[in-house]
Amino acid sequence: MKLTIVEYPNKKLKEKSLRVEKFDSELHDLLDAMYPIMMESNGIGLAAIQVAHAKQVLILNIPEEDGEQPYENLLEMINPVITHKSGTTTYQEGCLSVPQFYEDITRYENITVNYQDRDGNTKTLEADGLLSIAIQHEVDHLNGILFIDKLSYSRRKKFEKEYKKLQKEKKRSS
Ligand code: Y12
Ligand code: CO
Repeated sequence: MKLTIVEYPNKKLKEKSLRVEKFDSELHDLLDAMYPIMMESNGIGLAAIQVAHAKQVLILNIPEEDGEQPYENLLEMINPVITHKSGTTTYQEGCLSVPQFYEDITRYENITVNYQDRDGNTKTLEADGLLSIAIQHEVDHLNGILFIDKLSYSRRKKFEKEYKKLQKEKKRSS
């Protein structure tokens, strides 16, 4: 399965993803194809909608202290639902669908998430720190929400201007 990352302002990113009902080889092929594209792009999280599949599927591989991202640390979440949220934390976020842009975003510090694994088994995970932030960022993607949607009006306007300029430069040099 050949996948490419959908970039803002593509409207696909605004789509709400659908619940996964079948835990079959089609789902496994999608998950298996998402992993290399995330790693090749130096990502730590990727939602299926970012590769144009509107399914409630996300993957995460949070770097260890030495920056390594061993395959064993890969987390696959299907149909995730955040059931508990508390505290707040601010982190400079980036997104593979919004290249070259990073911004401080405030989210919940602690969360509990219910999800299914690739075989449909139900799981519960309590998360804090970077994992909690990454899960919230990716679950937002499943609802058509990007981290730039959380910016203030003036910061968003500044972003749009800077992003358009970057896109023009990219086009010129390609
Ligand atoms: C904290 C904040 C955000 C997340 C969501 C997952 N985000 C990413 O995985 C972002 C990756 C990313 C990688 C980039 O590539 C390099 O750094 C080489 C990048 O750079 C460019 O676009 C030039 C931007 C974003 C999880 C946790
Ligand atoms: Co993202």
